[in-house]
Amino acid sequence: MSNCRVCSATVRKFFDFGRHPLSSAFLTPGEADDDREFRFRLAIGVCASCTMVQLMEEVPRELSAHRGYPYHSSNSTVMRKHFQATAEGFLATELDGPDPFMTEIGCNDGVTLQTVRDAGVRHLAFEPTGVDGVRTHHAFFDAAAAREVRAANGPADVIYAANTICDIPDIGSVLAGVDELLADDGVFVFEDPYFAEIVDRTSFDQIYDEHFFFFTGRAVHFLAEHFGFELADVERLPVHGGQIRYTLARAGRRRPTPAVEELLAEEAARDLTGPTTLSRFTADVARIRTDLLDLLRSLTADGKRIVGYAATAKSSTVTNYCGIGPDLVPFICDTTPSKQGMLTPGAHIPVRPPEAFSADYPDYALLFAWNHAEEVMAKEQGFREAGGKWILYVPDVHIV
Ligand code: DWN
Ligand code: ZN
Repeated sequence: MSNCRVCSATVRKFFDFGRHPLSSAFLTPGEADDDREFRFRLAIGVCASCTMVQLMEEVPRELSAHRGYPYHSSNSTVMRKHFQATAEGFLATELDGPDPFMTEIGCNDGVTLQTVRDAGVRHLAFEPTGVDGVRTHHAFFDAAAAREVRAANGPADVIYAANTICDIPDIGSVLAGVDELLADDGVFVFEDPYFAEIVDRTSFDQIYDEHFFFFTGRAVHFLAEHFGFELADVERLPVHGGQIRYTLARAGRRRPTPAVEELLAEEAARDLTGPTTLSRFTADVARIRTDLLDLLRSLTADGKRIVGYAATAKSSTVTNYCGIGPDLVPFICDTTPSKQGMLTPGAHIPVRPPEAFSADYPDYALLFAWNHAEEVMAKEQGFREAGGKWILYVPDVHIV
């Protein structure tokens, strides 16, 4: 049993994936032999009071030394355009006053803030590791860091975070930091995977150590009020398998848009975090495991060659939960140089550069980056022309 990281009530477990490694803890072949790989219980539950969906166990920050594996959103044209459009949207709305200031919590390779910088607007990233071409405060975001930044720069009109807030179990420290730094009329905007999309697509591979919270409109509405803010707007985003961009303002400063009420009503009507929905979801997860294993085994028995495409964080949950190892998927190709030559966490599947894929196309490619399917399939036309087929497991197991 565990207690909610928002309201302290009891969290009820609804699915247990077993003991998993850290999704970004790739190993050298030597490390894989010594059998000391860190594992934790990957299980998910829902708060009996505020309905926040969250992991049952959190990985201590000092143990997740591999966290923040270099992730380059600009590798994907779709994601680069998404973040540029996000910045342009802020420039046209929230950042059109005198001498505006925008900050970002965790900015990966800085695409959003570079666009803001190029428009001549003051900006700052909270990023422990630092990013080229972007003004950076080298610290995790919390009340102390926020206070320091406000003292030096004044209040922020926009505090933005993409794929970051759901990673931080101590969400109270984030809201305390926002309270320190945000201008009276400013907005705190964050976007993360939407739990309803995970349910609807059975995209259980979004569940791994780095994703601690799985937000819903209802839970974020409660979270905002709990910490003295208000949920002012919500926007559905198509990226990364379906996300929501939440806009929080200080209580009483903005009239919530109709989209907020609509989302809350939609979630209530379908009882999004109720027992019927959750048990259907867990049955679907188990069915996908069976279907995927059956397919990979029968293709292998028929002498077909299968290669994994993209050693994503998500692939850790799929391979480890389903028991997919190098016997079924001999290697995974990935564009990230620091993953190449390594073995995937837990499943120990070798990672190779993309050239290993194109040099000798397999019969089937298991697409772990299904969220980038359109872009990947467009750039891998040669594979299709050579007779190759894609295996997808979202929203169910199928071949295209
Ligand atoms: O939430 C998170 C997202 C935004 O990024 C983080 N917690 C960690 C990471 O998750 P992911 O690894 O599942 O993200 P992606 O964007 O689905 O996949 C990125 C990985 O896939 C990289 O290792 C690069 C690789 N990749 C590739 O080899 N060829 C990706 C694409 C699009 C490709 O064409
Ligand atoms: Zn709660």
